[in-house]
Amino acid sequence: MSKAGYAPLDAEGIRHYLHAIPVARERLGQDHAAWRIREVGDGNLNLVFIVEGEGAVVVKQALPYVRLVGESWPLPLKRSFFESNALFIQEKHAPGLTPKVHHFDDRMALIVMEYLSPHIILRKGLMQRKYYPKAAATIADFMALTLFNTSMLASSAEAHKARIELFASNTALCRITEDLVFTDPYRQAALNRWTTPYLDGIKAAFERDNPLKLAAQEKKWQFLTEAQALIHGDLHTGSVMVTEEDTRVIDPEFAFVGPMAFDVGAIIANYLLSFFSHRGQAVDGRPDSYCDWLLEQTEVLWTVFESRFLELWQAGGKGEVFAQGLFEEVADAQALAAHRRTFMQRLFRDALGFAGCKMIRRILGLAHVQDMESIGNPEIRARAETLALTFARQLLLHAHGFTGIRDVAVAAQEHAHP
Ligand code: SR1
Ligand code: MG
Repeated sequence: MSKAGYAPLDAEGIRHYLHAIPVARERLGQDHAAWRIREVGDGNLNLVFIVEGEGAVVVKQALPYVRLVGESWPLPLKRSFFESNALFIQEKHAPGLTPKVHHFDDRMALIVMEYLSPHIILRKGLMQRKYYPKAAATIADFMALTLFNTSMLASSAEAHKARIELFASNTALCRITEDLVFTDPYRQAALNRWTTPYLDGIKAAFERDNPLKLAAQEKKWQFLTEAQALIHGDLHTGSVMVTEEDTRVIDPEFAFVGPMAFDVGAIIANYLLSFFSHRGQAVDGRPDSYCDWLLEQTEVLWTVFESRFLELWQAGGKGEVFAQGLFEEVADAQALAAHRRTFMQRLFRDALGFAGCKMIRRILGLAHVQDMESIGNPEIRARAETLALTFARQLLLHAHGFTGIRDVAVAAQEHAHP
């Protein structure tokens, strides 16, 4: 799995490596013995170092296996190539919303990038009940800019097919999603885990729930076949870094050309998981302004995304499909405007379905979220998780019943307080 010349680095290896890289020395200063280096990776896959000297950088290096599981699960180093390419493309279309890439080394599967400070991971901030007034709107903006501009609404078929080709061999990371998001939670799989014994019943019921399994398989079909745009592929609240003022989307190693709604659904799912994690811990069900804010921000995710996406489209999609020359007359333009609304409604419903899958996998599958895991009392954790699971089922099975994102927020609130 590892390639010639590759070796995973420790702190001293990073010092030596960066000393030979002019762009790193420019930022950190010449006195490399004085650089302070710490490994901070707490994700599921990679090594991450913060290196501080006169300035600072982050170094992310892929390991040839899944860090969460160990060497028994090999994983291609090429994910680093996909991540760096996705970061370049995202920076082009959504400038300033991702970390800058200073250096990429394909052989070492290593990216040197901007150190974001004093940013923290959005998930951690939400767990601490912190308010980020700009985060949801900025993430929505990021999605609209990257998804619209890497689709054939904005580019030619040739450019799109080149994009598909560039990311087509990111199969191992797509395979993780195919199994862990769309399949394993609904069957017995060795790596599944859940809050036992409290969720044993619901886990067994989901395994027998044919309408639910069919709906999940419909989403898997879309994930596998809809080559709509370059998607981030893992857009949860752990893939966003924030301050009150600034929001950056990180970690696009799962990027490939797939369904736009997958990214939108992923981030909606993670705001809802945060909501249910807080709501499930409220013993007496008293109103909670932080939970209200989380639902408001869930609404912002969709409403800003929709309006920015439509704005970009109306401003003149210069792409392969819906070519402007086809809709010159007033009646044509009206028909096109009406169709855009239908297009966005479909995207909305697809996003809700993906959101349902993404919530379920974080509770019944291998990789969980800290929002829930940090709830020490298993009975209370199971209460929060049950609320999230049963709501997720509703999203996945009855996406058509939600006429808008307000509906979803109202239903989530009622679900938490019947
Ligand atoms: C085995 S990797 C588990 C999960 O971590 C990543 O963040 C993705 O969400 C993946 O599904
Ligand atoms: Mg990640």
